[in-house]
Parts: sequence; C-alpha cells; structure tokens
Amino acid sequence: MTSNVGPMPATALRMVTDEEIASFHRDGAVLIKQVLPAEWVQLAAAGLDAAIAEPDVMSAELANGTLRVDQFPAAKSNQLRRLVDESPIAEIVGRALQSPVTFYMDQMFHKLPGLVAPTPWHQDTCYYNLDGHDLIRAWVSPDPVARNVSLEVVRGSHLWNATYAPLAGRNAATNESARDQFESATDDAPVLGRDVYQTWSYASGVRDQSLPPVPDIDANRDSFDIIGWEYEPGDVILFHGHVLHSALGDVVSERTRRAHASLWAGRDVCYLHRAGQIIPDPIGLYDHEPKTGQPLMDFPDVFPIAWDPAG
Ligand SMILES: O=C(O)CCC(=O)C(=O)O
Repeated sequence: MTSNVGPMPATALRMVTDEEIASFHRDGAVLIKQVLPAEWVQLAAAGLDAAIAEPDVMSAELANGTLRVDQFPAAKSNQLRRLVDESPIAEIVGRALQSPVTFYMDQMFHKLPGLVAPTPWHQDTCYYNLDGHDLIRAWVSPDPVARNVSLEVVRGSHLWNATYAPLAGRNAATNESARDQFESATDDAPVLGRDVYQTWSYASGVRDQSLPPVPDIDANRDSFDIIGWEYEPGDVILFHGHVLHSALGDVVSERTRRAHASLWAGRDVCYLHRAGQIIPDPIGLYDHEPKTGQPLMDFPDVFPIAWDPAG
C-alpha cells in the first residue's frame, strides 16, 4: 500500500510546554492539545484504514470481533510508517521524555461502533522484552474520542516500581507446554522466536505468574487517582510505559474508534529476556541476538535515533 501524498509538515503545531513535560513526569501521562498537524491526522486515518483492510496473522480479533489489536501495523501500511518516521511525534515524545528517542513498535486499536469494547487496566512494561524507565507511548486517533471510551491512567503509577503480570498469555501454572517454555527460558534466545510471526496471538506468550496481578481498579475506583481525557483529532496523549492504563467502554457509540499507539524508547532502555514474554521482538532485532542489559541504542540499524534534544 503506497501513500500518494506530497511533502508533509515536519514540525508540530506548537512546542510541548514545560508544564506539559512536568505533568508527564509527575502523573505518568499528559494530553497534549492540538499539536499534530491536520495532514498527519489524515494520513493516520488512511494508514489505520489500510491496516484494518489487511488483517495479518499478528492481528487479534477480540471481543467477539468488535475489537482488533494489531501489532506492528506500520510494517504493513506506508502511511503509518511515515507517521512514525516523519511526523513530529518523535519530537513530541522526545521533548516530553527529555531524551533522545528511538521508535520501538506500534499497535492499532480498532473498535467498532455499537457496544465499545473496553481495554482492561494493564501496564505495558511486562508485555515486551524491555527494561528501563525512558519508555513512552504516543496515542493518536483521527476520530473524536468521548471521555467514556477514552484512555485513563492511574496518576503516578509509573513511579510505583512495580511490574504487574500481563493479562494475556498461557498460564504456566495450568498449562504444561507454557510451564516448559517458561522454565527453559534463557538469556540466549527470546521465548518468542522469529517464527512466531507466522502464528502469533495473545495466547502465544507465557504469563509470568511470579508477577503480582494488576489491582482491581474498576472495583475500587475511589481508591485510585484516575485521570482521563476527552480527545480531539490533533491531540496526542502521551503516557509512560510503566503507567497503569485502560480505556473505558461498555457504552454504545455510533462511531468507530480508531487509534494508533506508538512505543518509543529513550536513552536508558535495555533489552531484557523475559521468561514471560507476550509480544514478539521487533523483527530486525532477531538478527542481533541481544542479551539482557544491552541498550537498544546499541542496535542503530534497528533502532535509529528518531529525535535528539542535542539536534
Ligand atoms: O486504545 C486503547 O483502547 C488502549 C490503548 C493501550 O492500551 C495502549 O496504547 O497501550
């Protein structure tokens, strides 16, 4: 799929403010209002539609087919690839993180009209073979997103120094092959090999049962400091890789809710062999056979610096 669009604006509509940067570091998330030029919003829409039209083996039909969560959609849509490589998103995340940044991977969340599937509370950290603090997501949508189907985070939870168990993956306590996979995990090769690209689903991974379960936030909403936002196209929601987040749902909406979520890594992010890996590594990384503790930025052919505060 090609994108027949001309030159695109390289800069954001405005600078990220010091106050927004402080909010991101304090709260673990921030809504940056009206920062992404309309041309990029349109390209994101075209890219998400292209990705939805081309389901591949990495896509997951969830919630009775009303929800698709695609891994690495920029790999199959030139428009999304351009969004990642050329849009001001890299600069926006780099300014918020105050670090050089490299693109790690992306996801598409596509929710059909009707009863909108919620995204349950989770933390992203435990899904990837990654370790480090400088992890940030940029979440954009070409659609207005009402507060009751939008993202929420537990304010400050990125600083709790807790890694919670993922919600997906096979349970090593009850599934023999998952237990074997978990127990035989080493630093020599990821649990999910390159071959998993042919067959991957959320059930391919092994849930690390030694990690604590995500607290039942919905049952105890008053006990948590929850923030969320109504979203308009042109906004960018930034949230920290360790923050507990979810998306509201279980309400009837007339609109499709399309979203692109790109994950970016800063200076301190290293590779970590997780015995309980859920999402496969970015494909180019398999050639390098990374070891636990190796900085991602040691692999510049896979993870080139996308934006650097030093210019
Ligand atoms: O858009 C959603 O429903 C959830 C987004 C999310 O969990 C993420 O971007 O990590």
